[in-house]
Amino acid sequence: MEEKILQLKEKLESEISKVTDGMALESIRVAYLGKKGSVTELLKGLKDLGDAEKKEFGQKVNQFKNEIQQTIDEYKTKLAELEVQKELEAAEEFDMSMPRMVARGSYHPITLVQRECEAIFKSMGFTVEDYSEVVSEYECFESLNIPKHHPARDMQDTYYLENGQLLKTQTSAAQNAIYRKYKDALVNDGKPIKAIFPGRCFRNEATDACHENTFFQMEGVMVGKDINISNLIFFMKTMLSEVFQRDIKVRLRPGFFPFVEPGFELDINCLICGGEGCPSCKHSGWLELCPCGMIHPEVLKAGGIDPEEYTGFAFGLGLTRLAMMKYGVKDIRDLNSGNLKSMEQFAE
Ligand code: FA5
Repeated sequence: MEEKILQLKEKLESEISKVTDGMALESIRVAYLGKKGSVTELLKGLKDLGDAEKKEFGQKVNQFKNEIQQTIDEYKTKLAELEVQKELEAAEEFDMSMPRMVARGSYHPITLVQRECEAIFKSMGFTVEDYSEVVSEYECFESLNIPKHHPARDMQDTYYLENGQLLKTQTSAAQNAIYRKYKDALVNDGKPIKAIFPGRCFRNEATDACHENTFFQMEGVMVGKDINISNLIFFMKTMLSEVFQRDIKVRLRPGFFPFVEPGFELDINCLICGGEGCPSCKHSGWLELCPCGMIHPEVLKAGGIDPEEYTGFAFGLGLTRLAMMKYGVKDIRDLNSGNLKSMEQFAE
């Protein structure tokens, strides 16, 4: 029996020294310690021995069994270390500086239109401002002459946070902060306020081909001495002809917003259907694109500007709708779909 154990030990040592992977090691474990393995057979053979021998050899076989298990465990650890070593050596061959063929990303159509508008307004002396998406009720409504319980709030239901703040429904929410930021330069240096502020807006909307619950607007304001409706119309026309690089039919009609007086709706002839009517323009042939008007005296006052001395205009361009018209996107929801295939076609 002792001799048998010695033979098995030698055999095991020779077999294990040739093992290069975990599978081969597992086969060895089964061959020795499995139900029909060599050591299990040895244990079965004990029953033919006398009591004293049974005890002596039983201990030896069990000790051998433990040694085999220990050897296999140690070898397993060694194999895992070798595997890591191999991976590290392969990684050293990876040359980070080598040019690789990777798919190029592209800008979203809304980003493209936004950048274009920013460039146009910058060239006309406007600054581009950034503003938070989470704002207070004061910024979004009260500072804009929309007190609590005013019916105009019904049109702009949004998502409220537990701390009373809300996701802004309109870029107009930044107006008050912009007036406060630039009012001293206006009063002391006579520098008119000329700013645009693009941003994402959120509304609790029933979505359709031209309405989304998350969309982009670009607000613009100009405040100074003797600013009037002609200035407003000039900037709107210049912006649209630059964006579309062709004549676009527009119409101006009265519109009500508590923060402008007078207020207008600027619509453009639907470029998807050419004005014949389609789901993108709710079958009217026209698309509401850019409400605007002369800033209400109460709004200027809330921004720290004397409405007796200064006047101004404001507009709220629907950037997402502008992107739809410019790129011929029939359904506004496609723009938020995250579908790379359909977005890639606008890459520039
Ligand atoms: C406003 O949000 C006003 N703050 C605009 C304004 C600014 C008026 C300054 C006067 C002076 P309105 O809710 O109409 O107005 O939205 C303005 C534009 O945003 C719309 O003409 C449209 O182009 C776009 N818009 C509004 N709601 C959605 C929507 N759910 N999905 C996509 N675009 C929208």
